[in-house]
Amino acid sequence: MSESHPVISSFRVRPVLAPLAIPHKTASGTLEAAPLVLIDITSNDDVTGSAYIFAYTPAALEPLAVLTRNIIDGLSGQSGVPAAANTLLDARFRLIGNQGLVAMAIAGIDMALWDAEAKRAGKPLSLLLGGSHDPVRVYDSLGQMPPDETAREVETSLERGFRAFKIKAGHPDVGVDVAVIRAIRKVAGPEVWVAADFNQAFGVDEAVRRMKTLDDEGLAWIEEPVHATDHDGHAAVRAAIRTPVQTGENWWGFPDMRKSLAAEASDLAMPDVMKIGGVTGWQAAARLAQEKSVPVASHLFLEISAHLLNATPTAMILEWFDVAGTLLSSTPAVKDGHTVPWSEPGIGIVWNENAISKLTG
Ligand code: SMN
Ligand code: MG
Repeated sequence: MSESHPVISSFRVRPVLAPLAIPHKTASGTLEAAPLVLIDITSNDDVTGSAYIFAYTPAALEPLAVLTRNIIDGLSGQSGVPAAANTLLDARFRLIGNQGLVAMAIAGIDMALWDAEAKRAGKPLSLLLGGSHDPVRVYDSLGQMPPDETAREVETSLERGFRAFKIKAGHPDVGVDVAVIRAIRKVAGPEVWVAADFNQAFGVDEAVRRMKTLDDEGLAWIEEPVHATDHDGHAAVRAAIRTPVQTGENWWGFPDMRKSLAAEASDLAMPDVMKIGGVTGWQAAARLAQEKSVPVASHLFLEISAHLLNATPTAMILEWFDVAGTLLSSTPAVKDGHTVPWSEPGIGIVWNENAISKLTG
């Protein structure tokens, strides 16, 4: 086989429960640690591509790892070119459907294969995708905390280089959400970029009622005010308020994005690289966003998202929610509210084996 036709020859899949600096509270549950599946896929040219996927709950961690292993095992001896692998997997999993754990595993494989492609090309992923390699605007994604605690977090965050913030709103009393937003402005300045995430916690009426209270707070967006699959509900909230509505982290692939935008459910888009279908799925999402002039933010997966936003014509901002940093040999730096993707070939997923072995035993 020539260099341009790598064939998958071996792989390694490891489930890890990565510690978080602080538990991340949302209106729909608290994330205590990050359940991650670490993927390495090697081809017969000795190039290894690496990526991780996020299982959301420890209950899904082992099943996701087993499924990922089984799927990659079935690719052994097959082409390691992302488009070829995707075509094969699309056919193989047509009957079960490309959603849920299957979609997550396939997206992780796609990301790892793209990492290998970028390494082969000797380029950072952003350049391989035809994008630039510029600093990307970033916001720090904060958990749900009382106003004083949020203010302290923001102070530390400002020192670390962040200039924009997202809170997990949906305190039982909406007045506390207002107080949190004002506490951030007090510490970071009255014009500071602030967004609020409701994490699907409310029905349309309750979401609108809460948003009437928050509508004058100058939020950059209100995220998932109602259930993620309720496109009409999102459209109803959107029609009733002035603050932009943001959804997308729960779009399963490009078809969900198309339906959501067709229903006018969202002013903005925040595809999650895993749920949208890896790099390949993201590229389709970025094209649709460009066609519809919809600004694009990322969700989790900060390392690869810094590349992807550089290759997204309507890129807006990157979510900084560091779930994997403790397992990597380096994390992108943050300076003056921006981050720059990894400059060497690939995505920049280089495992800190020492840290991982402490977790896997
Ligand atoms: C979120 C998603 C997944 C885990 C924790 C928090 C949240 C976000 O919706 O947008 O960061
Ligand atoms: Mg969210």
